[in-house]
Amino acid sequence: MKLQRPILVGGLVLSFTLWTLQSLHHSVMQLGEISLLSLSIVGGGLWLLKQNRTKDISEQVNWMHIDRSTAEDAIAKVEVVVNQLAQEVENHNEMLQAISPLREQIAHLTAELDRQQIQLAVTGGKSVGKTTLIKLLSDVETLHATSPHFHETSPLFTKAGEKSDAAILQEAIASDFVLFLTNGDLTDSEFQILQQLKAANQSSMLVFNKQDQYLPEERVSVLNSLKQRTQENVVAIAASPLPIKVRKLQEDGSAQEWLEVPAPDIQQLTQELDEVLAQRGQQLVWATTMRKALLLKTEAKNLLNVTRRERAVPVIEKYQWIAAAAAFANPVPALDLLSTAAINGQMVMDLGGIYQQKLSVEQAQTVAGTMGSLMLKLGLVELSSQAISAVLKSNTVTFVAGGMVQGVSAAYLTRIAGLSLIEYFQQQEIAINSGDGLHLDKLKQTLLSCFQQNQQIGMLQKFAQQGVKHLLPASSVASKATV
Ligand SMILES: Nc1nc2c(ncn2[C@@H]2O[C@H](COP(=O)(O)OP(=O)(O)OP(=O)(O)O)[C@@H](O)[C@H]2O)c(=O)[nH]1
Ligand SMILES: [Mg+2]
Repeated sequence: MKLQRPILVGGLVLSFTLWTLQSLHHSVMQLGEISLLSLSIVGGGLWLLKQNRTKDISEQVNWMHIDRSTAEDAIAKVEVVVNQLAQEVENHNEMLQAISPLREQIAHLTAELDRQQIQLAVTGGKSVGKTTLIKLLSDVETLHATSPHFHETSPLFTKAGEKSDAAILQEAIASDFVLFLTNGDLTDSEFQILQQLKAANQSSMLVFNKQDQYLPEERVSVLNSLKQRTQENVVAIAASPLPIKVRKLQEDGSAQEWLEVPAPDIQQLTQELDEVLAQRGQQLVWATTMRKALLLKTEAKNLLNVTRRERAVPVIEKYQWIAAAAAFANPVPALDLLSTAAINGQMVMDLGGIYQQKLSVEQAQTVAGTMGSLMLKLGLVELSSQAISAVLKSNTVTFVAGGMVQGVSAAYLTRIAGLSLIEYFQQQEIAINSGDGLHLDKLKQTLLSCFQQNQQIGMLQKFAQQGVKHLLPASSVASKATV
């Protein structure tokens, strides 16, 4: 049969790209585990990066202007997931125990919507002036109108500290607003934390403290550099300036010198903070509630996915051996037939059922057909059967009659298709009426990454052995293995 080369090449390139990405995370020692398939592929490409990813709802939210109903909607969505979880884990004691804490947290979130006091986190590296600033701000009269609560986090970047930076970041994200203190140009670690706050949709203000330690012209250049680097407004302060020497010439010509402690300079900060609290205070509280709701939803969805996966894997295994037996008994030489044999519409239905994706029989058939042709077009069918025949040849089962490669390949492809579907369904929003419309691009992406994850030689070998055992009566494997 004729393979469509350009598309096959595309698949190979992607496969290689995925491998490159993955191997970056592997130590050199583990390279041996990376599939020979990937290693044999030459190429590269960046089109993986070009794929537009379907956006999560968190990205569609305008975080600068959140209203109460947006936050309420987010809480309602958590409730949908938790209710679904409660329904599905009825007979699962361990999981059932997770339900009531989740419900308590939902109730807590609802109460949070009306919270009046604004929580401000003051964070930054060691000794940047957090305590000093909080003390000063607590005495500022204008801020009393909104009576915010200031919370000093543990210092960041203190490797030996009792709290990790990640934990401190979580603390900051749990607050409504963050004052991030620095004493000069940003270090890379400081920059990264600021980026992470932004990525978490946490409102913050960068505060340049101890500006008294710089000469006036240096102050300006540090401030400009901070503004440029962050593309945000930056406020310069001196929470506790060092004493300065004052010199006064006496009438008799002698000079008198003494040290004078300048007053703290935080006026610009208090002004801007006043504005933030007065104008955006309520929104900040809603945004915090929203962030917490999204986190809670993820937690609940993960639990739901764990329980569903427990039910889904045996289903895949069942169809995998059905496909293996069929292809073994009736081996077809053509790859396209192999790909059609591998993905059963009924498996799609069954898996869809577990993930509450309402699919009609026709839809399930279409999905199965689409996946089969995708696997073929992407070259996965060819790659798999080549790899499996190589694995089988290098094992004790070289002599096995024709049909074995097809049988094991069909099982393998079924497994990949099933795992991809699970992955794909998991990423779907948990909603009442999901399952209308399949995102082909996303499915394709999932298929490729699942294939990538499951093609390591060690895994493939184990799988092939399992397949052989399934397809041949135990006695014949045992006796021939000793030849
Ligand atoms: N020169 C100068 N020193 C300051 C300024 N603000 C604070 N300091 C000094 O910096 C030191 C650390 O201040 P803290 O407020 O304890 O800093 P911190 O961030 O709370 O420190 P840790 O909690 O230990 O991380 C103290 O000696 C302060 O007096 C400032 O504007 N200028
Ligand atoms: Mg402190």
